[in-house]
Amino acid sequence: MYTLLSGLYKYVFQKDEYCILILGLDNAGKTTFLEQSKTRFNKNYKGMSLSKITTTVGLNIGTVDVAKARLMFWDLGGQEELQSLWDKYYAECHGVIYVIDSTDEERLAESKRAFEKMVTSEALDGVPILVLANKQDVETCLSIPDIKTAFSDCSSKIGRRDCLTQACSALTGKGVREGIEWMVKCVVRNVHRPPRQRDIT
Ligand SMILES: Nc1nc2c(ncn2[C@@H]2O[C@H](COP(=O)(O)OP(=O)(O)O)[C@@H](O)[C@H]2O)c(=O)[nH]1
Ligand SMILES: [Mg+2]
Repeated sequence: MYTLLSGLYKYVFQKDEYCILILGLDNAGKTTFLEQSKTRFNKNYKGMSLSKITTTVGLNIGTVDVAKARLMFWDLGGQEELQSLWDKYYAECHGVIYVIDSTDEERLAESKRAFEKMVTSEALDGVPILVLANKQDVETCLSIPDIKTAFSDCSSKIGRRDCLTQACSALTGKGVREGIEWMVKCVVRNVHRPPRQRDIT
């Protein structure tokens, strides 16, 4: 059904559609990032006040048009009990944005464990991953090298896929455009690779 609808969409609007999962612990800034992206890329979108975003229970969906691509973002809840639902979406997605709260040193190890579990999932093999070191507007936050060091033993598990760590502030918008443009480049290029599972059903 999805394939049929996305085929029809592509036929009518001449845009390729890609599903991007936004993952990370609760409070990392996933929903803020989604709202910021919609505000930046969708000309007529009057976003909600970023400071009024509350905890996501379930899922937020948002679409962003970048050149000839349409990204459909799925912002999943990050609380521990909701993390077990993430893999239900893996077979459907073309890219993952993993958001880290750079101000929360205490939960960095927990975030790394969730990242490791996600990255070793077979259903995500070859899927590009954008790691957002979020909240970089906070002066006392962890730097990119700090975060890379904390996540260093994941690097062998990332394998031969596109992966970028981007400094970002979902609140101010810094790094948001760069991250999304990188993701678009990767997913468009990946179309020439073997199809994702949903495309062959
Ligand atoms: N300073 C700062 N706060 C942020 C940033 N992104 C999100 N927040 C705050 O972090 C909290 C959690 O954000 P939310 O988007 O709900 O996180 P989610 O649970 O991952 O969806 C909220 O109070 C946001 O205002 C950021 O880039 N900088
Ligand atoms: Mg949320």
